[in-house]
Amino acid sequence: MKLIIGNKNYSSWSLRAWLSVKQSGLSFEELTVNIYGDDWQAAKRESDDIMPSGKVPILWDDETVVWDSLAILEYLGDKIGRERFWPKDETARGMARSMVSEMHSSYAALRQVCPMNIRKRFEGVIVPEEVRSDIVRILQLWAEARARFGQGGPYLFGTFGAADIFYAPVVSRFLTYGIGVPGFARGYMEAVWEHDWMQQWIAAAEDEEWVIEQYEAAPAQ
Ligand SMILES: N[C@@H](CCC(=O)N[C@@H](CS)C(=O)NCC(=O)O)C(=O)O
Repeated sequence: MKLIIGNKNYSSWSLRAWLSVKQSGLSFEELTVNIYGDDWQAAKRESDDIMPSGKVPILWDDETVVWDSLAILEYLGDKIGRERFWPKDETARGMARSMVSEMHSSYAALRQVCPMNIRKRFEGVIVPEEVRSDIVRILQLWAEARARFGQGGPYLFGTFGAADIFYAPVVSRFLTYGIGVPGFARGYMEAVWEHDWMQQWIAAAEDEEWVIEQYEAAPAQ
């Protein structure tokens, strides 16, 4: 399998797909492309055969192409068995699926105002009200998942799975923008951040030389 991803420092969708492939346990090669670099539009046109959606991430499995991070996770779940990604318990699984879908389809304000930037730390950021609402909603969901289903480990549903994969970029955003969170959330964020695969991704992000200026500015107050 081959996974095409964007800059590790900035591409949150790529992080989700990459963690999904890691979680599948299948071997894969990866190709990192410098999205939003000066030659990005030309690079996209030239790579039309391997990047048919014009966006990353994209997973190639022989002749099969899967684009979109959620489709990649689901494809891998179909291939190796959903237990690697989703809780066994039906009620927990219903909540995990809802949380992943909500992450995939919502939180536009948080995404727009606080883009992922793994290397960066801002101080004294005051986020607008609509971002605050997204943060409150996410913290409520994390609290509920941890309280109801988190007994088996430090992650949202105990062991590392789809929900942690999808919220991993949020963990990074909260750290980058210095978002104050309650103690239980700090513990959860630390568990995600210290996960071996996250540490591999972070190290690679730190080594990258690409800088996307539009994601380096502090959010407007
Ligand atoms: N919903 C898609 C979003 C993919 C996406 O927007 N990728 C961004 C990078 S994080 C991209 O490729 N942007 C480049 C462009 O639009 O030209 C997914 O989950 O994979």
